[in-house]
Amino acid sequence: MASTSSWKQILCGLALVFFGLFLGSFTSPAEAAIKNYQFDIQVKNVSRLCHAKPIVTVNGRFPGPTIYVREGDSVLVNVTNHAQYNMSIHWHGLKQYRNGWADGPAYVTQCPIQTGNSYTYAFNVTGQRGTLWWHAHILWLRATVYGAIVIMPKQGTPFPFPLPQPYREAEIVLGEWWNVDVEEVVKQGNNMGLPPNSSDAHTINGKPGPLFPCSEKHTYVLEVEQGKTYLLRIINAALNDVLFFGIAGHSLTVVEVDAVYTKPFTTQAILIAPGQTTNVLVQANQVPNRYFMAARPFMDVPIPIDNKTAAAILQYRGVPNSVLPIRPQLPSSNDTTFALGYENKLKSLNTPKFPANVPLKVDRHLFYTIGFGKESCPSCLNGTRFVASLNNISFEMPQVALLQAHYFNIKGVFKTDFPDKPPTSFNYTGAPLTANLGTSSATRLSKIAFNSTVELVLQDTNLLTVESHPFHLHGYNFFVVGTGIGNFDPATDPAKYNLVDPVERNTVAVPTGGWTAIRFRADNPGVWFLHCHLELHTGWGLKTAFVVEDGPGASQSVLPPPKDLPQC
Ligand SMILES: *[C@@H]1O[C@H](CO)[C@@H](O)[C@H](O)[C@H]1NC(C)=O
Ligand SMILES: *[C@@H]1O[C@H](CO)[C@@H](O)[C@H](O)[C@H]1NC(C)=O
Ligand SMILES: *[C@@H]1O[C@H](CO)[C@@H](O)[C@H](O)[C@H]1NC(C)=O
Ligand SMILES: *[C@@H]1O[C@H](CO)[C@@H](O)[C@H](O)[C@H]1NC(C)=O
Ligand SMILES: *[C@@H]1O[C@H](CO)[C@@H](O)[C@H](O)[C@H]1NC(C)=O
Ligand SMILES: *[C@@H]1O[C@H](CO)[C@@H](O)[C@H](O)[C@H]1NC(C)=O
Ligand SMILES: *[C@@H]1O[C@H](CO)[C@@H](O)[C@H](O)[C@H]1NC(C)=O
Ligand SMILES: *[C@@H]1O[C@H](CO)[C@@H](O)[C@H](O)[C@H]1NC(C)=O
Ligand SMILES: *[C@@H]1O[C@H](CO)[C@@H](O)[C@H](O)[C@H]1NC(C)=O
Ligand SMILES: *[C@@H]1O[C@H](CO)[C@@H](O)[C@H](O)[C@H]1NC(C)=O
Ligand SMILES: *[C@@H]1O[C@H](CO)[C@@H](O)[C@H](O)[C@H]1NC(C)=O
Ligand SMILES: [Cu+2]
Repeated sequence: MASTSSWKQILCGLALVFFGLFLGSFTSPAEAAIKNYQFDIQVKNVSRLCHAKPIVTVNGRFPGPTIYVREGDSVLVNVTNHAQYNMSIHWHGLKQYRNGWADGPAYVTQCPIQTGNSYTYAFNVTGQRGTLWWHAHILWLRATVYGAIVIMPKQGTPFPFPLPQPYREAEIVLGEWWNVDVEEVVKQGNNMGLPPNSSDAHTINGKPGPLFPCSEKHTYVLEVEQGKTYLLRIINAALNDVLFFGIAGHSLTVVEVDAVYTKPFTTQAILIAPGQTTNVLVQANQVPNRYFMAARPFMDVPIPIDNKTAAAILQYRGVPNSVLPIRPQLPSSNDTTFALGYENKLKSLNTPKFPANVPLKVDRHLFYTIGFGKESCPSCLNGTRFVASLNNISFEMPQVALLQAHYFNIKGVFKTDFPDKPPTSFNYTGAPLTANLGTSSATRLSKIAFNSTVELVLQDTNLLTVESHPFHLHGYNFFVVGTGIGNFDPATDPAKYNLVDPVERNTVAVPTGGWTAIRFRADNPGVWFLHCHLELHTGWGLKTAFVVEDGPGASQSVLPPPKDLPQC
């Protein structure tokens, strides 16, 4: 249920201005082409929540421009950095076959683009279609530097959807807004050794909506015609919050996640973790009116977060703006049952045309525990600061990019001795465990043989607290073959895996106090980041990377780096 108190604010101060009406055009770009984009990173004053503040943008836009391509296209994005911060951009979910140079995470696949410099990301969009997104992958700059990637299927290939082909489509990008400089917020948190202040608002297409002060004019409105079907491409670009999203009076038919088609199912709300995308069909089959679309967090442990609701409006054509919108009923913030039930409904479409090629035999078994801890920090408020770790190792960022170190065989940058299992086994999700002072901090990666099949079990622990963690793997999609609450049992749980039509994606939420098993075939050589997509936890060290070796074939090795690759 939406909290009545926050909805009351709407009823008091409702004066919505039709602002930013946007319907994605449904015209088709030409067959396999080269798409050129210029991204100018520039600081611009953007007004939200009562005052304007300078934010880092792409081309002065917030959210940034949509990359609109067709499967098979080549893409060139020339990123020119006019801002005072170092920059790098990640094309989240694009597989970048042999081409980590265009992947983007700073100090993982490239050195940052320094102020005044340019770098052209060059990549091909092969074997993928659907919704992905791009975002800054350095510091917390992705708070304002993000946008959608829409990959249309090949010319003449219809969507495999159960309803009529959508009449129109629109991107719905969910975000988080700080009313102060987010880098200052992070600095303050780090200096104190505490979590930085949580955000001041959630946003839909960059707009908080009418539940926030001074924000009536910052409301996204989507106009629809009765009787038509719409495709919404929903992206969670928030830094730290898993979100519910729903539309009053309308059900959502989920048809795709992370640019992979799913078996369609209908739901009143979707659950979407930072990094994930979800395509839904919406039928404008209700009484013409104004209906709220809303997003607000799911959090099932008592950790204080920004729990405020962002709202936008689905407006039937001809209905005047003076009509009060109808409010949606989202699951309550702590509705674990809804969350687990929703995740269980996600299955690959798995048709002959779109098969689920799940690895059935596993060459390499990995088991990683997710833990929080504290380490000594004499200058911090409490004499300690938070750290987060995988297998009790908190990842230390290097000074030069890992992919360069790998490709040019530069010694001393990283080790490939990341352990396949935790140093000690314990009752991971049992009674709360006090944080150990002693988690080690190092740049340790895991080496993976080319084209081997990998199973990774991510196990949450109760070190300080249990919590849900959305894990993102770069360079690959993976299949989510199993998940459960409590401790993973290698003797009994694998028998319950879904090896037929598990959901295929690039980011998966490990449930609070539970585990998730993923499988993938390591057929993309390079250095690929694996990390929690909550920026807070990534910053605390909840990350590592796989070094996937070159294969023996001529076209099975990392491509040479582009000439303009930034140097450190
Ligand atoms: C933003 O606005 C402030 C205060 O109005 C002004 O001092 C500053 O120069 C502006 N910055 C930019 C990048 O426009
Ligand atoms: C990228 O853009 C910058 C700034 O406009 C320009 O100077 C540079 O030549 C461009 N690079 C390429 C490869 O086009
Ligand atoms: C993209 O495809 C073109 C044409 O097949 C090829 O020449 C080029 O090397 C590819 N680039 C990358 C980065 O894979
Ligand atoms: C964080 O919140 C505290 C308490 O509201 C406030 O005093 C502080 O200025 C905030 N920090 C930043 C960087 O805005
Ligand atoms: C949101 O968080 C605030 C502060 O932690 C709390 O007082 C409030 O009850 C929460 N609201 C909801 C709807 O959970
Ligand atoms: C969820 O939160 C509500 C208050 O917002 C509380 O009454 C309820 O007990 C909580 N449910 C669970 C399962 O924690
Ligand atoms: C840190 O110290 C503050 C104030 O001394 C206290 O309120 C807080 O609970 C402490 N936090 C942690 C995580 O220890
Ligand atoms: C783990 O801890 C939980 C909660 O304390 C307990 O119920 C469970 O039996 C323990 N499991 C093992 C294997 O000790
Ligand atoms: C983590 O490693 C430290 C030593 O570096 C050790 O004291 C601690 O017990 C380990 N914790 C876990 C959960 O393995
Ligand atoms: C990887 O191995 C599979 C199964 O043996 C094989 O079908 C496939 O061609 C291999 N891929 C590459 C790129 O070598
Ligand atoms: C920008 O990146 C370069 C190269 O890694 C580094 O030397 C420099 O310190 C960075 N600048 C800032 C402001 O972080
Ligand atoms: Cu991530």
